[in-house]
Amino acid sequence: MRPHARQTRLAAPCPHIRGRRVNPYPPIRSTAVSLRLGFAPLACALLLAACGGDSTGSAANGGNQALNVYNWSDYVAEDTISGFEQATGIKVNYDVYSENETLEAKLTAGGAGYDVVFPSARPFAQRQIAAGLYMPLDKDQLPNLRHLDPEIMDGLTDIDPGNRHVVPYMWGTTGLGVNVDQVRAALGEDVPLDSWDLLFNPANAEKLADCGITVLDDDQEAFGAALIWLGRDPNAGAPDEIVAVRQAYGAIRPYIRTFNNAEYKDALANGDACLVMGYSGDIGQARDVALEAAENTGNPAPDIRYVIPKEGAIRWTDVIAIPADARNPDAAHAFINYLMAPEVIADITDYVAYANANLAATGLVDPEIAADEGVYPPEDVRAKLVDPVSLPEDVQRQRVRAWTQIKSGR
Ligand code: N2P
Repeated sequence: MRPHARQTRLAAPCPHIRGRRVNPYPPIRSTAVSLRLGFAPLACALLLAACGGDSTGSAANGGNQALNVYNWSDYVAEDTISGFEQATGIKVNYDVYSENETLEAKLTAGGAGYDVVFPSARPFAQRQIAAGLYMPLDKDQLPNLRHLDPEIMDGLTDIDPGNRHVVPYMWGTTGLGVNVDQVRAALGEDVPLDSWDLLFNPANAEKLADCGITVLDDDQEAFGAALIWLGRDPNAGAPDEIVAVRQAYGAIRPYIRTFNNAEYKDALANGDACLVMGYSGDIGQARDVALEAAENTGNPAPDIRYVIPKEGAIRWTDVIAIPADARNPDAAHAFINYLMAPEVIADITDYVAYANANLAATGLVDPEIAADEGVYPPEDVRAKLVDPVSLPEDVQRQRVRAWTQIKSGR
């Protein structure tokens, strides 16, 4: 297993990064310089030649304008941004978040200045599309759309008729990250590792408190997990669900160390947490960081595993969109098109351990990642995954309020 990259490695390349392959679109310094200086025709000619007419680049000329991209943390490969800059001459300002709510607050306030963003499809992109926060895509500028998986595209048409506003980026599941040795030391060698019981059974949580439990700060995921563990439909929005979920978390709240959506990866990797609720690829990343640290120090590598519990899990899809007030839509389209180039997105999947939505990229993904059932779950596991729906606003509000109270131990 090759160690993986964290966002920090964008600035500090690591020799052990997995999934490295020769960049099919090597730096075209003269193109970049030409575009910045405004020699667009020459630049475009060079660019098309370099890209073989397919398209990690496009004729979009960002001129001197920067492209402002706002993405989840640890969600591109080490060279994704530099590869785009070098292929197109468009300078990227890259900024990250770890909660959909942060993105939504900025979009709703307006004037955030982002050109490309990556919301989760449901309920976020769904209600953002409905609120008119995204501009319709110009599909003529997105020739790489043809590579996307029609099944995933179809699956989005209920929230985005005609796939007009968003394109799918990555999908994954929310399950458990386990430091096997620490968990077995606390709960016994024979403890089943494949159940939400590890977290929600208070007897387990109590024994794991010392080695560290973290839970996502994400009401949709937190409610989903608890309701699935309780054997209930996470999409029902039943009137008594708030009470049931509050009870479930109330019983384990004293044993949860932190609620967060990003720092838990390091905690799992460096032994500060032994059980985390987390996003699939993030846990793969933590495992790889731990392996890399072990290689560097000569210490034994911890056995860190991602588990999709047998009771089921939430499956989410993150999409790419252009805010309605984007100042650089041509460059935004060029960037989205670049991300849909099979070689580019396959590299990202290798790096972040999330499955992409690009059919043409399937054969390009590192075989080790393609065979990883935590990334591409087999059919019997997929059957137990639940896609979240957008719940009525009042249910959503109640969940948000209850979640705040749960976290603060009230
Ligand atoms: C990336 C997490 C993305 C998954 N670090 C959340 N939808």
